[in-house]
Amino acid sequence: MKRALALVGLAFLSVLRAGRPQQTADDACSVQILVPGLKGDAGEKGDKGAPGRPGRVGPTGEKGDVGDKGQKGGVGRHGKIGPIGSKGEKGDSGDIGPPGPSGEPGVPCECGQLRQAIGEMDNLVSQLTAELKFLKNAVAGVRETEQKVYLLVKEEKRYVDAQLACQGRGGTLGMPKDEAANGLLAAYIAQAGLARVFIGINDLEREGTFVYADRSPMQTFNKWRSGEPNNAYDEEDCVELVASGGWNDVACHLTMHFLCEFDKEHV
Ligand SMILES: [Ca+2]
Ligand SMILES: [Ca+2]
Repeated sequence: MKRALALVGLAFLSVLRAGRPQQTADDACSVQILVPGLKGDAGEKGDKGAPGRPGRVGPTGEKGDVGDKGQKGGVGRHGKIGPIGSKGEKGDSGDIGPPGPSGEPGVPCECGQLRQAIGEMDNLVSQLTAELKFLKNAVAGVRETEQKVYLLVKEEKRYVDAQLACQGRGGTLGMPKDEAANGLLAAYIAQAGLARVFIGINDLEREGTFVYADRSPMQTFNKWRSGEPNNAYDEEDCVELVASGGWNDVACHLTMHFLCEFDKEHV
């Protein structure tokens, strides 16, 4: 179509040039090609174009009338916990409250072990007390020979217990086996103001056969008082030394002070 219009335009220009030969080339360039061609036939309807771009934002509208007040909103969430405040002053003491209810009955005490422990401690105290008493006696003074040390124990005991007490300290009841030793012991008890003490002689195993506490037999030496040993009441199997130096057989169950004897080698 456009090509047809262009051909028609060129043909018309040629006609103008033939009719006016005296015109110059400059005249020809000044001619404006503004004459439209013949209107062609109506074209077919085109396809629908793409949507156009959004238009510009319009100006702010005028303020409208005030609307009705809205409904009250719900309760908001709890706010954050605030900082700890400063310590307040100490308040006055309150009144004394009423007494509380009585408590439940207590559990019975299982005191068996406790009582046993206390009993053992009592025994220990008794032993220590006896030991202290013995040491006090020892400090008070002993007697000694070249081989022996004698200790007068001012505790009243039966013969057997007296012998055990001496053995417990490494000795035996005193066994005077000669005149010198017997005289020493007699003076010892006399100076102590005692009348008699147990010594280590007895006929417990065989009536009438006296032996020393260490089971050694009697030697020729003895200091029986006149008429002794008489085994009075058929019960005198132990021996006492009296302050004058004599011996007498007495009942073993009597209690009196006693003399212990220790070998110097073992002291
Ligand atoms: Ca006897
Ligand atoms: Ca007698």
